[in-house]
Amino acid sequence: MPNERAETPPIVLTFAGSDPSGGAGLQADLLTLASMGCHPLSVVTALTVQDTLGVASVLPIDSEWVADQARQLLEDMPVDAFKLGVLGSVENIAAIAEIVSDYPDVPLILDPVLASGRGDELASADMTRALRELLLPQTTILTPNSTEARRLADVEDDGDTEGDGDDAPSLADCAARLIAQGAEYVLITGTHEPTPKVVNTLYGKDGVVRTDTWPRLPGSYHGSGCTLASALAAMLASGVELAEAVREAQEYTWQTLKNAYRPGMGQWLPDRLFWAREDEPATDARPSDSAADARGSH
Ligand code: PXL
Repeated sequence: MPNERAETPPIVLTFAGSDPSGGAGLQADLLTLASMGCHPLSVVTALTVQDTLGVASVLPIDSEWVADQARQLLEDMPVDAFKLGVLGSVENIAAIAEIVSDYPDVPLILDPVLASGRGDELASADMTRALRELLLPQTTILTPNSTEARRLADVEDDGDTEGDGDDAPSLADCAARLIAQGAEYVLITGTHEPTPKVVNTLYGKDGVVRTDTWPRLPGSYHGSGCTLASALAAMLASGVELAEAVREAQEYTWQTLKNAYRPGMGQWLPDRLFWAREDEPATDARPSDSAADARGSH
């Protein structure tokens, strides 16, 4: 078959936990990557039991299975970007860190999912430490929300006694620490901050690279962080320059949230395929949503 490779879209490999609700995790990544014109490869790191109201349980996949899934794909296909979300266990983090270290030129987007937007814990303290030590040094761009940035940058649980809470570091300080740990860029999202608009800031080794401000949308969303990180992976896999990719990924994510729908009794889900439903414009009138309103989005 002539020209076979020329027709293959950019390939992104996501390491993610399954979210059967289709809101976040692996399913969010697949929808986003396909919607943005990429071919998604997926390695399942964990299964969850959940709906749009919350996570009931998490089952990490055996790390040998995680490594086997990835190695077999990587032997077969060239990958243009790695995207990492929920990883499930310290053993999985170690296995994935070893695998991606064989591909130092492939951009790595790390979404450090420590808890769901509704507060369900998705990473232990040991996993947070493993992320910091094994994966940050290999990360092209880290995409924490402000809560995750503060938790990841915190040095207290390393037994460090200095700076014990009374003098909380700014988000810029957190970003600087995360960059000192080895991440090349850090995009901190501001959804959880008490500001009238959402301010997202991209930091590099010399400080702020860009700041984008977005109208705060009403309601609470499940899967917005996964959507943003996957959109960024799609852009970088397509060869878009990093600061521009960050802008485009936010624009796409904001549109998915503006067009979100609420299929169940809990949070709103981003519509990753909003552009394919152009004859159904988003309604601005959303019923206020008591079950989900009090919760943050992720
Ligand atoms: O939203 C982050 C996230 C990622 N991956 C999985 C999840 C969640 C949140 O619930 O369940 C599997």
